[in-house]
Amino acid sequence: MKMLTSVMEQVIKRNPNEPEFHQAVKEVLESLEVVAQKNPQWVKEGIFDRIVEPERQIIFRVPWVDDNGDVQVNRGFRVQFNSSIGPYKGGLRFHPSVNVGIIKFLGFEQIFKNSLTGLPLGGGKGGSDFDPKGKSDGEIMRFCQSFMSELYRHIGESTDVPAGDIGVGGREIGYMYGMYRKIRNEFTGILTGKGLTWGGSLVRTEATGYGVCYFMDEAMKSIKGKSFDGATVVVSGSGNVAIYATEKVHQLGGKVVALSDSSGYIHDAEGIKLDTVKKIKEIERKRISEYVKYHPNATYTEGCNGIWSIKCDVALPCATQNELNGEAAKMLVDNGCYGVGEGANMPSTPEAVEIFIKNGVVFGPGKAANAGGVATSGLEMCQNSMRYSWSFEEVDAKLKDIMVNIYKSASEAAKEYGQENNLVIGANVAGFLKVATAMSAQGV
Ligand code: NDP
Ligand code: 2IT
Repeated sequence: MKMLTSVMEQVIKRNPNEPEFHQAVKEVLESLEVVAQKNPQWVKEGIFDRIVEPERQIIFRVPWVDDNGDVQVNRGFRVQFNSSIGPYKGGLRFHPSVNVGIIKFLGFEQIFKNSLTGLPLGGGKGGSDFDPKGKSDGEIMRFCQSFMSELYRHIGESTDVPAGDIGVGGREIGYMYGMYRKIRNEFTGILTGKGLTWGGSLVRTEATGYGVCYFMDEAMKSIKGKSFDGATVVVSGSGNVAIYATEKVHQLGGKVVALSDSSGYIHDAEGIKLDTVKKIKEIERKRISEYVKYHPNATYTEGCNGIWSIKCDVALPCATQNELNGEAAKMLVDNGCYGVGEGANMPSTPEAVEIFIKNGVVFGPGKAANAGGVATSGLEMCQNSMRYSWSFEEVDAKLKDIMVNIYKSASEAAKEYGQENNLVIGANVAGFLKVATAMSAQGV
């Protein structure tokens, strides 16, 4: 008899209309059924019932004044999910689609991801339904200041340390950090992804994208004897994660031929010229369609889904949740794709994941493959505590080591539970064991 069915039923009942949260929990609980059978004491101690319920959820008003002098009101969130192995840690997402269910799915995933890094980091996530697109720097600043004027009372270097996610990069972290420093009159590492002259870590900007490639390189070598060298790669998105995944694929000898944003995708069969992409996205903050103005041999197609019809050896979805469905997965498999690494959080639908696993595709689930970002945030916290900073090479070497170790932990856990090379089950189990042991030791 299944031991975790009632846990899932309770999650659905308690959190109606939160499909992404249900999706994330369902996948984890399915992986953990074998763990529950093996460790009935954890069922008795309510570990499974407790781990799906956030320790704390904060929802707040974020009023700000736009450039016309009109008052705008957004909603802010911080879900502090689990602090049994360290302070809450996880990004802030600013996107109009943000609601409590999205933040809960992300916070829940973060628990296992952070555990997998091997660093002492709990799980949390936050953000707002604020849309940064088309806003002036002044509007972004006023929004960030208002957001922090409430968030500051809930965070701290040993309590909760937010970072970036969709719509939150170096600029937003700067404005939020400045506001925190004013209110609290202290200079502490309460956010990660800070600028290099004020407590930031080298490699944090590159970390998620680089980490996905380190993870997939190790996984593809171990499982299939393949690597990025000579591989044709499709990357979705064109934000922080996509850009630095592309950079690392190129350094490892592969060729990225496509990138996208929420409007459409570009295809450059000769290989994406990353300098152009960085200019368009990081400096000018424009749309990816601009790329074809610089490189007329490339094509731009409206709509996102078609990107998965481009023939490739490896696919790296690096945009957003559920961007790759069963149909897209089938196209990838039919075209001979042998590796999929999730740079984004939960970008593949459950149907897509099933197709990849059934067809023996090396599949790196987000909570393992994209853990390099938060791992390097953990290294930033470490440097802040020491009031010291490491060189680029030092941080990069640590990041690589962490990603290889995450692959090994997930792979070993999968094997131990009779699911060799199923990194979905491996990552869920390995991430869970550490947190469950800590929760059990610390009592109810
Ligand atoms: P950015 O804001 O830098 O970039 C996001 C990219 O994804 C943009 O190209 C954006 O296009 C696209 N995108 C966003 N929403 C949608 C959507 N609804 N449909 C289609 N495309 C969309 O964010 P990041 O690169 O930081 O984050 C990308 C993913 O990686 C997210 O899932 C995030 O949770 C995950 N992640 C990020 C980490 C980090 O360190 N930053 C760490 C681990 C995971 P457009 O400009 O049109 O909106
Ligand atoms: O999803 C993620 O892991 C992130 N957005 C990064 C979190 C962090 O604290 O660096």
